[in-house]
Amino acid sequence: MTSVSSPARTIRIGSRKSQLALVQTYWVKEQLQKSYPDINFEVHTMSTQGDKILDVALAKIGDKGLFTKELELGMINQEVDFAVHSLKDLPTNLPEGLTLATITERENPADAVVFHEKYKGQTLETLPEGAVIGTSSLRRLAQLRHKFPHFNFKDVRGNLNTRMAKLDAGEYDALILAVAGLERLGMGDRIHQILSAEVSLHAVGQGALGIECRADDAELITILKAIEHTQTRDRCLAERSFLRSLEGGCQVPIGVNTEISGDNLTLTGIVASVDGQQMVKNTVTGLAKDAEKLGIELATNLRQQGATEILEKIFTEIQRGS
Ligand code: DPM
Repeated sequence: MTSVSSPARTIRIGSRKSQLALVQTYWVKEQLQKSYPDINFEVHTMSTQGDKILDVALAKIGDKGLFTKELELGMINQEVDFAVHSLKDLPTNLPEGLTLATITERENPADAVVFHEKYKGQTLETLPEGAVIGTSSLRRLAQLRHKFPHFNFKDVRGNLNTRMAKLDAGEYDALILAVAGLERLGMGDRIHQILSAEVSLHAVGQGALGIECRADDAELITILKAIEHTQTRDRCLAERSFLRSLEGGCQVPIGVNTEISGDNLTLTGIVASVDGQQMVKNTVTGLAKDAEKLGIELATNLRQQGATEILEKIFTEIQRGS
């Protein structure tokens, strides 16, 4: 147990109001409370409406981070002290003055398939031609189209409960969702198939939580380190460095896989076209302590294999709104 020298302070945690965000925030609060029984941790839920942004220079916030902006503003404005994010939703470049202080132990980072009742007991391999698969992730779409071109892929929006209701109502034959999100919301029993790395490489940071706070709050950073998981941190820093080097945002067909063996870290990545036709893949191995260097190395290798052209085409298509 670590102790803090100064009199116990109250630490304010900013959280979105979504069910998943609250589950994650209260989990972190509980873990911290175990290490620091004398500190008072308070959860402050924040509106996710973009209207607050009008008060602060946009340049401070950056153009990405749909799920993180309000919380980041709250920290910059000293309304809250830290925020818990699904790491995969946290942009790889943070606003000035904020830092990724801690990464907690990762849950299974894989993607899962939830089938409609009538396909219970099946797998994607046995599903009939034309089956309707729901996903709004370009990464999942590209990789699954590559393996299963005979399916009918359809966009799906809304929170987990909304999506499940649409599946149960027969709008979809199967949904692709993160194992971690389903499990955190107590819906792990609805998982029928877990996709292997050969079928779907997961998103950067998937399954891990990232804690962001003000970079100058040294006392808080020390406190947060109590719940850091070193292996997860090394893996996720390699993944994030890879994504940053490719200048990819949250919505790009980029997938990764990482493994730690002794002192070594192996990082695999793919960049795919949205139709799943083009796909470049590469793997690098090196010391886990050089995680960020490995991410850059992998990005460089993939650029040599044509990743830049694939990504540029996608950005042009997104800008055109197709
Ligand atoms: C990001 C993606 C999705 C979320 C894109 C991707 C999935 C979007 C969709 C960056 N954020 O994965 O390629 O399928 O419509 C999200 C989920 C979780 C965090 C849900 C999910 C829970 C898992 C976790 C949405 N953000 O991926 O099914 O904390 O890693």
